[in-house]
Amino acid sequence: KIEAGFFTVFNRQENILENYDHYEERKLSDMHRYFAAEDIRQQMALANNEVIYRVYKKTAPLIAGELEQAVTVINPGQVNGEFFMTKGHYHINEKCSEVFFTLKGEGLLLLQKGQETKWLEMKPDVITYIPAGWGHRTINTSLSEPFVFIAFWPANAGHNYQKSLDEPFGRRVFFYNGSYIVSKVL
Ligand code: PAN
Ligand code: ZN
Repeated sequence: KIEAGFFTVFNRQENILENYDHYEERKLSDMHRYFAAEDIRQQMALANNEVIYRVYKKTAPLIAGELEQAVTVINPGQVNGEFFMTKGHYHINEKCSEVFFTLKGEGLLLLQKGQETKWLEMKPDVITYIPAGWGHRTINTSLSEPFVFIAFWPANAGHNYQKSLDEPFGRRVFFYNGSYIVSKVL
C-alpha cells in the first residue's frame, strides 16, 4: 500500500535517501557490456567488483498522472579510464520526459536520440531536463566524490535498457589530463 502524500529526506552525510522503499545496486559485474573496456573480467578482479552506483526509490503508483522519484549515487572511479556511469536507458513510453536535480558532486548527463548526441554538465543546484524520446545516461566525472542527483519522471514511463546496448551512446567519457574528455565513439 502506497501512502497518499509522503516525504523523503536526502541524508547528505551518508549519501542515502532516508525511508526509501528499496534500492537497486549496480556492480561492475552487472555492467560489463556497457563499458568500453575489453579486459573487463580482469578489471572486475582488480576492482573487487565494486559498486558503481545505487538508486534509492520511494515508490508511487505506476500509473499515468503519478510521478516516480529516485536518488542516484554514482561512486567515483573508472574502468580502464572510462568514468563510472549508469547503464543508461530509454523510456518505453516515448512521450515521457524527466528532470534531474543535482544534489552533490559533479558529472555529465549524456543524451541520445538517433544519431544525435548531447551532453550537459551537472553540479549542485543545476537542474537538467531530458526531453521525451531521448536516451539518458549520467557519468561521475569527479576523481574523489560521489555524484548524487534526484530524478522525477512519469510513473508510466517504463525503462528500456536493451536499446542502449543495441544503439550505444555516441560518446564515452574518459579521464584525461586531470579532468575528463568526451570522446566520440567510432
Ligand atoms: C533514473 C535512472 C538512474 C539509474 O532514476 O534510472 O539514474 O540509471 P539507469 O536506470 O540507466 O541504470 C531515471 O532516469 N529514471 O527514469
Ligand atoms: Zn529515465
